[in-house]
Order: sequence, then structure tokens, then C-alpha cells
Amino acid sequence: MSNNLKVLKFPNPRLRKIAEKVTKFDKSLKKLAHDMLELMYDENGIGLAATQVDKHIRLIVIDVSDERNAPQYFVNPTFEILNTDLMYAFEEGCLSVPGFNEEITRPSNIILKWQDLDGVAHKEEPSGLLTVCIQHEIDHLDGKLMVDYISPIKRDRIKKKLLKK
Ligand code: GNR
Ligand code: NI
Repeated sequence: MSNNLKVLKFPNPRLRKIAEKVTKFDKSLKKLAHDMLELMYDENGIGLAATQVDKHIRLIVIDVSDERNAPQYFVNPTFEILNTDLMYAFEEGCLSVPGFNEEITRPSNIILKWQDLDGVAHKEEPSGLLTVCIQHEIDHLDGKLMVDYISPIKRDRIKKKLLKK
């Protein structure tokens, strides 16, 4: 078990907050990033956005490796879509919407820009699962959830089931 962080669950309105840009690359940023990573591993997730732990800054941790030994940190991430015609459908899950999986269609070719925990800028074309995951996580920073892509009827059904728990 980890570090007093907890994952907010849909329909908690705090998941709708827009995260602020990170400007200070200090020790507390690194501490939060490492605590988030621990929680993500505890919960068997492949990614976690600060919004999900009620910290409203633009920080994401991801590990898409099978061995769970390749953590990646993304501060202030943004992306551009390279080709709006190339889309990819993937069965997504979300730690904030536990027990539900939905097929979501997203751009499959993007250019990603971000800073690392020291504030150094990076730019790369991600591949595979990282492409899907980073878009899912950036959505969280903008207060957006997987369930926003599905029909309102389905979304409402999920909401009612999660509220009963
Ligand atoms: O653990 C997770 N798995 C996942 C699968 C497909 C697409 C996105 C994800 S992210 C999710 C963890 C999570 O909720 N991150 O915000
Ligand atoms: Ni999620």
C-alpha cells in the first residue's frame, strides 16, 4: 500500500477540474510523481494523471511495459495530430471508472511534446500503447473521461452502478 494518495472515482466532480501548468520543477514535484507511480503499480494501471489523485497539475506517470519496470514521467504534455484520417480503436479501462471497459477511437499518429521532472523539453512520435495511454491521460488533465466518448445512456448506467458501490 502507498502513500495516502487515493484514486478519485467517476462521477466525483473533482475529476472535472482543469489542471494547471507546472512551473516549478522542485522536490515536491518529484515526490508526487514517485508516489503516483507507486499507486499506479499498486492498482495495476498503465498510467495515472495527477487529476485522478486530486492534484490539479499537469503531471502524468505511465508504464506500458509488461515487466512494470519502465516508468515514464510527462510534465506539461501536449500533442499534435499528424494525420486526422488515421484513427485507432482500443478497448480502454480507467482506474477512475473501475470495472468498465469501452472501445474508444483516437488519432493513431501524434507528435508528443512534454517536459521531464527536471523541466527539460522533449518531442517524440509515440508508438503503440503509449499513443493511446498518453491521450487518455491528457484528457484527465483537461477534466475529460473515457465515459465522455460513449452514449449518455450508457454513461448514466455506469454512473448509477458506481454510485451504488
Ligand atoms: O490502467 C489503465 N489502462 C488503460 C488501458 C487502455 C487505455 C488507457 C488505459 S489508462 C488506465 C489507467 C488510468 O485510468 N489512467 O488514467
Ligand atoms: Ni484513466
